[in-house]
Amino acid sequence: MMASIEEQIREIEDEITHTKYNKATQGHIGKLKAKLARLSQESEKRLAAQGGSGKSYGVKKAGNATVALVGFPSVGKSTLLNNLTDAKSEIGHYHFTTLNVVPGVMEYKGAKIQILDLPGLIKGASKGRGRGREVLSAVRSSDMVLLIVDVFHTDISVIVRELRLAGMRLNEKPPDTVITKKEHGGIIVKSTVELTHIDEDLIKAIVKEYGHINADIVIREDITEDQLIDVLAGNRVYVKAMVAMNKVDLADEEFLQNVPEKVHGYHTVRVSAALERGMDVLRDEMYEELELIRIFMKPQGQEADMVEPLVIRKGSSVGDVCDNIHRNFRPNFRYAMVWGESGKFPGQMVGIDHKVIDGDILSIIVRRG
Ligand SMILES: Nc1nc2c(ncn2[C@@H]2O[C@H](COP(=O)(O)OP(=O)(O)OP(=O)(O)O)[C@@H](O)[C@H]2O)c(=O)[nH]1
Ligand SMILES: [Mg+2]
Repeated sequence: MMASIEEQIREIEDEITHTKYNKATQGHIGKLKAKLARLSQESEKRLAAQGGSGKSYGVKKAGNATVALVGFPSVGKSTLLNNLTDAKSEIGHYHFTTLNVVPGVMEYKGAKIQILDLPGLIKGASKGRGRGREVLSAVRSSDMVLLIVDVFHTDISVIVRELRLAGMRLNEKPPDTVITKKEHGGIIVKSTVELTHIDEDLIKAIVKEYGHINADIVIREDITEDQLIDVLAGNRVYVKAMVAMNKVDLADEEFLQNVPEKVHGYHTVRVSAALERGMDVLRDEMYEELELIRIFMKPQGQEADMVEPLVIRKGSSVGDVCDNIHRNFRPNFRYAMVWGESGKFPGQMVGIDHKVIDGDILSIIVRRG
């Protein structure tokens, strides 16, 4: 009898952990990983079809960016939310005080940043433990994960693993690799850089594992097999991450000196949510990390509004600004004029694809009617 998907997954996981990784086994492990990723996706789909994972908290996105507070139970997520925002989330000295998503808004430098307080995450969350799936799906749709740790328990490898299993890639960029399906011609691999982690045979094997027989693979950076699998899986989300190390009031100087500067390699800010210490630094670094920029709009023939900027993601174009103002702006766009760092000279005329920079003043001219 065929083993169930879950059994197959377990067997492959076992084999991967028990195979020594070296040049000789690399290809085999690569194929196993691809198979594992594909089976997990299959298993997810079935669960979703049974209605097992379709549930979500259904929080409405608001503001210019969304930050999810993620951590083990009782680390102080709710206490922190209440300090950073206008929200009032219940605080308790027992685990799982918070059972729902509690949203709050932090206003900073003209930006409205939505912060989501969530139930604590535990091992097995991605498999559904402790309402884990619902929590993770709320985290997936955020722009940044603020990992909260207790100063005495800074090991978050379990949580990082759960986020990874749920398809989140923290502080990673989407791999610069494009896969295009074709009608015939087999699998053709083209890379513009030297590949040091995977060779052509392995790439082809992994791509085949995903059921492609004819496809062009264009690779423009030195990717790993995991990154190739991410591209094939297609449902990964790339989210920013940083750490707030909480309850530092409970530790003495000597202890604090020996605490690692960075937790799990992430930029870390030390705070005491209960005593409201470190809140200004945290707010500032969250804002910086989110890479938001301010654009001052200048209606044609009038003064620019220097009081209420439009807040948008770094790297945005004039077109993105249009989309933020009104849905009719893009279709009726004629041209824009820019004063500021992104322009070659004050009042330069620019098109819809022009990239804006923090502090730019922008006039957008649209067709009437
Ligand atoms: N000493 C100290 N205690 C804190 C601090 N922050 C939170 N606490 C306490 O830690 C306990 C848990 O705080 P919560 O904010 O409810 O923690 P949580 O992470 O939201 O917990 P769950 O919702 O159960 O996951 C409460 O008793 C808080 O008063 C802090 O900075 N210092
Ligand atoms: Mg809570």
